[in-house]
Amino acid sequence: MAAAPLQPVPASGETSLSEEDRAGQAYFDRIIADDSRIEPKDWMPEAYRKTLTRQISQHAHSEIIGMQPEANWITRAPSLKRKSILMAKVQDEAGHGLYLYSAAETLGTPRDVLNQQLLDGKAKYSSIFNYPARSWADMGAIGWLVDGAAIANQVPLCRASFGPYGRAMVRICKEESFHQRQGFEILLELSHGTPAQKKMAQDAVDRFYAPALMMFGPPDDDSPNSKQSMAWNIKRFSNDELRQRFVGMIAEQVKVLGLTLPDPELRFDEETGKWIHMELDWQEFKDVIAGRGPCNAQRLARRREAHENGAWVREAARAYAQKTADKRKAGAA
Ligand code: BYC
Repeated sequence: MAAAPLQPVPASGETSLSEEDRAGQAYFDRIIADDSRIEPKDWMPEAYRKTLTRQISQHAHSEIIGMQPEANWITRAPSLKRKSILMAKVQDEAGHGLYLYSAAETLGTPRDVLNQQLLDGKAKYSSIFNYPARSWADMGAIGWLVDGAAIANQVPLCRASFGPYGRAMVRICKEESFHQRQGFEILLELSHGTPAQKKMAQDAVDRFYAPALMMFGPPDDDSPNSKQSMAWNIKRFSNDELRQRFVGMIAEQVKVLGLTLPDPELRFDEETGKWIHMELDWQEFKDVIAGRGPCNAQRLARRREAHENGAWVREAARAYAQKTADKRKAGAA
């Protein structure tokens, strides 16, 4: 895919680039135009570094906060098998957070700093995790719709121009595929169960449909970052483009489930070749990302509590690192 022409990005306040920056910018532009990869030690515009740190760290925070709605159901999973599958999924999310924090750190901001931004309520994480998981069927809807939306959004990110991010996404997407299947299978079983179970599955889909579509971000004409991120080959498709593709995927899958999507406007437009869905409540989206969603306060309080409870682990790791360094020093002397 050809990149849009890029503007040199001088550091703020500067009117011109130094000789070194000019050479760096030319190298960077060539890499982007060739659809090749930027690696951590390569020269990159500060704005590229900043937007990647922003997106990757928000993504990492989403994985970590995203553990909460599902962890809430581990003790209440209906069988030992369901419990062990759900535990494995929640552990996978922790792993995704770790790969992503590691990728973000290669851009120069330490993980402690990124984590502190989350704890201080200054960093965004995905809107979807501020909705409650009310029933066991919600584990199905989260797996099918939330992980499904994540896959639709994240498969193109495997080709992101920043090497560590793209490589982390490959493994994450493989694991997300397993997550989506487990969610689909939970809903399939419930929808073929008793009338009460089928109703529980439909209710979960009804509640998670619109929030899952909002995961793709604001509409294109209200998305300040998309244009530049696409020019830099970070994002490959716009928010609306990915959203309508996802709608097309689930419009077929829901038939196999024997359920329906709560969208009276859902249809395929032969003329444009695109899926049309209902208008989403963008005021609700803005409220949720501004911290006023149903569970924002609860999610952050729980994260802070977990961080405090983990202080002894950080302390032990520091002591162990010190002991190892002392031993190495003594051995060298
Ligand atoms: N929620 O200009 P835009 C998962 C923010 S994890 C909250 O379009 P961009 C999973 C956006 O950050 C799912 N905030 O931005 C985990 C920006 O704010 P700032 C997470 C949102 O970056 C556990 C502003 O709105 N996935 O699947 O070009 C269990 C304007 O938006 C949201 C990722 O993070 C939102 N939904 O595009 C199960 C994927 N949408 O920073 C599952 C990687 C937008 O300017 N991220 N905002 O203040 C991306 O692909 C992009 O960052 C987005 C947004 C498509 C999300």
